[in-house]
Amino acid sequence: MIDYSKVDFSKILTRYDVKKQVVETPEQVAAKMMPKDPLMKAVAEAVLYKKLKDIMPAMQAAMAKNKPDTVINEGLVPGIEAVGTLYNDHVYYLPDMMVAAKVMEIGIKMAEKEMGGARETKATVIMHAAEGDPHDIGKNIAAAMMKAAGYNVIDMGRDVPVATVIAEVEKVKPLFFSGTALMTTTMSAFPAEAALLKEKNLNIPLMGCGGAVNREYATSYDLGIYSAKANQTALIAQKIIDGYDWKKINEEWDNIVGGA
Ligand code: B12
Repeated sequence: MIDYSKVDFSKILTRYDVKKQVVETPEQVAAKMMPKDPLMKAVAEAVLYKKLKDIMPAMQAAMAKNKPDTVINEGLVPGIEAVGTLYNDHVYYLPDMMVAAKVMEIGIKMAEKEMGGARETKATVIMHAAEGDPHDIGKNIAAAMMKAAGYNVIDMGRDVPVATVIAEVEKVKPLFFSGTALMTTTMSAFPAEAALLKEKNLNIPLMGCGGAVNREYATSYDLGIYSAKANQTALIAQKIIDGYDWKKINEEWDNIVGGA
C-alpha cells in the first residue's frame, strides 16, 4: 500500500491547479464580443440573441445618434460575428444562424433606407454572391454603401450561376462587378467568371470579396481586383472612372485605399 499521508499535494498540483484556470463558455466569449457603447450593444445583442422584436427599436435608437454605416459596422456586424463564434462552437445550429441573419437583414434594410441614394449616378456596378453561396449579408451592406455613394447597383442576389453573371455583365457592361464568397467551396466561381469574360474580350474588372477570399486570391487571375471593406470600394470605383484598368488598380491598391 502506498502511504499518501506523506505526499505534499500542494506541490504536485501547482501546475494543474484547476482553480487557477479561467475557462470561458462559448456564450461568455460571444458576450465579450459585444460593443461597449450601449446603443451599439443593443443592436448587436438583437442579432446575437435572435430578437426579431428588438432590432427595429434598437436600430432607431442607434441611428438617432450615429450614422447608419457606423451602426452597421459597430452594431450589426459584431452581432453576426458573435453568431459565427457560437456556430463554430456548436452552441448555435443552422436554424439559429438563419434567424440571426433575418434580424441582421431587417437592420441592414433600415440602415439602407436611412442612407438613401445620391441624386446623380456616377456609374453602374453589378453585385452578386457566388454560385452555390447563400451568404449575402456582406454584399447587401456593400450594395447599400455603393448606392449611397452615387452608384447604380444591379444586385443579382445570391447563388447566381457563373453563366448568368457573365450574361448580365456582357449585356450591361458595368464599371466593374463584384462577387461575394463566404465558403471555400464557392470562391472558385470568380476565376471561372474572369476566364469567361476574357474569352469574350471584355476588359471589365471583377472585384472578389467576402470572408472566404483574401487579396492574394482575388488578384491571382486576370481581371481580378480586391476590396476588403465596403468603404474602400468607392475609392477604387473612382479610379476605374479615371481610367485605371485592373492591373493598375492592383499595382496602386495600397495608395488608392490609403487608410480606408
Ligand atoms: C449568417 C451565416 C449564414 C446564414 C447566411 C444568411 C445570409 N442571408 O447571408 C445562413 C444561415 C443561410 C448560412 C448558411 C450556411 N452556412 Co453560414 N455563416 C453565417 C455566418 C455566421 C455569418 C456570415 C456573415 O454574414 N458575416 C458578416 C458579413 C458582414 O461579413 P462578409 O459577408 O464577409 O462581408 C464583409 C466583407 O467580406 C465585405 N464584403 C462582402 N461582400 C462584399 C462585396 C463588396 C463589393 C465589398 C466591397 C465588400 C464586401 O464587406 C463586409 C463588411 O465588412 C458565418 C460565420 C462567419 N464568421 O463569417 C457562417 C459561415 C460563412 N457559414 C458557413 C457554413 C458552412 C454554412 C452552411 C454550409 C452550414 C450548413 N451546415 O448547412 C450553410 C450554407 C448551406 C447552403 N449551401 O445553402 C461557414 C463557411 C465555411 C467555409 N469556409 O466554407 C461559416 C464561415 C461558419 C463556419 N465557421 O463554419 N450561414
